[in-house]
Amino acid sequence: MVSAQNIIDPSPTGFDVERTDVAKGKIDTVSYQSTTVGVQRKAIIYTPPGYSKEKKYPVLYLLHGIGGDETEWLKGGQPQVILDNLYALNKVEPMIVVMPNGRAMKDDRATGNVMAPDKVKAFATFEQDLLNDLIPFIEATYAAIGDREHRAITGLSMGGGQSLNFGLGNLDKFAWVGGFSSAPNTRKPEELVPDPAKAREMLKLLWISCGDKDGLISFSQRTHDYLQTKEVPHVYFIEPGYHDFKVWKSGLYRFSQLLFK
Ligand code: FER
Repeated sequence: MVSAQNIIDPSPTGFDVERTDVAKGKIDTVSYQSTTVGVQRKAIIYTPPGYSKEKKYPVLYLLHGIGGDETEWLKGGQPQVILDNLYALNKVEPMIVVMPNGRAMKDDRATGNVMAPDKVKAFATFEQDLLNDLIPFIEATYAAIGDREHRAITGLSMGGGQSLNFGLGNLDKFAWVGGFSSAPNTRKPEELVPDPAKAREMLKLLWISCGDKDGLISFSQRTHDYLQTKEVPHVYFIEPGYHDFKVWKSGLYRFSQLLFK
């Protein structure tokens, strides 16, 4: 239970800089049939260095923001660099990272007015696509462990709100839940966690982080305040910063090291 925060060291210099002397994971783009949307949809998958079908891996679902798509994390955050570096230091459990397109509609590109109501609604519809289409596809296609204790979800901004909504709304599916700079799509705390005792019992990790100068910080703050009142263990991590990849990369760096341990 984190009720007050000490000053925390910044992420170490170079954590997000590609190294030539470390083993590299692999990045694939896959297509899966979405019964929810009625089309083939894309996702980007990062498998860890040494990935082998002989083994079985936990899975992290990593979601993008309102202006992005399945490529946003790769382009802006290079999670493969952060994780390759952590693997080299033996600081992270081998896992499959799935970067889907969280805008579950036929035209799911981040073009035009990304705030248009139909596009915003598609971020909520993604819950069905994720649970009924993408997760079954991943677990049939990759060497994934298919239970709640080996499934994590987090994301940035709109994807942070999705992760908190879908993760906390489906505790039978996810034991590890995070949100980085979560957006106004985040459900109100009492809807997000209507049964604090159940959340307390089922969650392995609940992570909420944000930059201290982010205009959306109230959505993280109110969630933290509620969780604290209801005594639901969680990490509330505020660092100097705005609404950008500096904060989100740091979030991934820290969150990933806590997973599946
Ligand atoms: C809003 C402000 C910001 C909103 C969404 C966002 C749906 C999302 C921001 C992001 O994903 O970066 O009012 O409403």
